[in-house]
Amino acid sequence: MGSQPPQNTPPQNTGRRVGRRVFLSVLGAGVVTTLFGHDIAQTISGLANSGGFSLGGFEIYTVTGSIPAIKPATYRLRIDGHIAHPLELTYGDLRSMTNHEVTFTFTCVTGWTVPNTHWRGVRLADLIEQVRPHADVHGLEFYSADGVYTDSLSLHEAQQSNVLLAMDLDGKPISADHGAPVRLLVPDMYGYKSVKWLNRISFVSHQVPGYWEQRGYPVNATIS
Ligand SMILES: Nc1nc2c(c(=O)[nH]1)N[C@H]1C(S)=C(S)[C@@H](COP(=O)(O)O)O[C@H]1N2
Ligand SMILES: [Mo]
Repeated sequence: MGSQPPQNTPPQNTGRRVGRRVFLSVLGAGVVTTLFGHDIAQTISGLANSGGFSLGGFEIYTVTGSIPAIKPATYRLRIDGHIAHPLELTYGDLRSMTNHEVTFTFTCVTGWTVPNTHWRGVRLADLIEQVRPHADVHGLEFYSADGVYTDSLSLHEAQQSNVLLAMDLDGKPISADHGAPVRLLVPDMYGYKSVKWLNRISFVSHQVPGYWEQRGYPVNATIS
């Protein structure tokens, strides 16, 4: 891609892999980080990527070091911000809307890809129609139930017909590792846009940079 992330956010530094999460939480929280700052952070991310856990070709990422366990029965998706009809949707609500399928090559900015992934879920464009954004809306912010990860899209990007709130991967409900029960999927963009454990969408007048974008990655993550 065209622009390089800053020195302290190497492309490999795309969250912690599950297989290393205990190790990383010990190192990451302690004295070591405080003393050596970004240098040690780089070393840790190098370690995180030197071995670890992959699932069906995917690397499983979570910046918090843990995998939220969210039951479909208690799941809620909050939709708020500058809209005429704020909503709180259950998993059942999303399942009862028209679901669509999208097939694409999942691509992480660090270089790994998974060809031919089949996803099924609700079109974000359909929800946007329902909630009726005010005229000043230019961006959507997406929040994860992990409490930390966020990303955003412009209203125009969010309205593309292949952008899904995905509930199934390859014919089965997505696993907790992949962001169950509902994750955002933006097929035309790098994987960091596809927020896992999605629990809130907020309509805003200006697009706000997300977790990785605050750490050097481009806000427009379109794969060229
Ligand atoms: N909540 C949350 N969503 C996330 C991430 C994360 O760390 N936390 N990582 C992102 C990145 S960089 C990629 S490439 C994909 C990876 O999806 P996977 O973990 O299902 O392989 O999730 C994206 N969504
Ligand atoms: Mo990624």
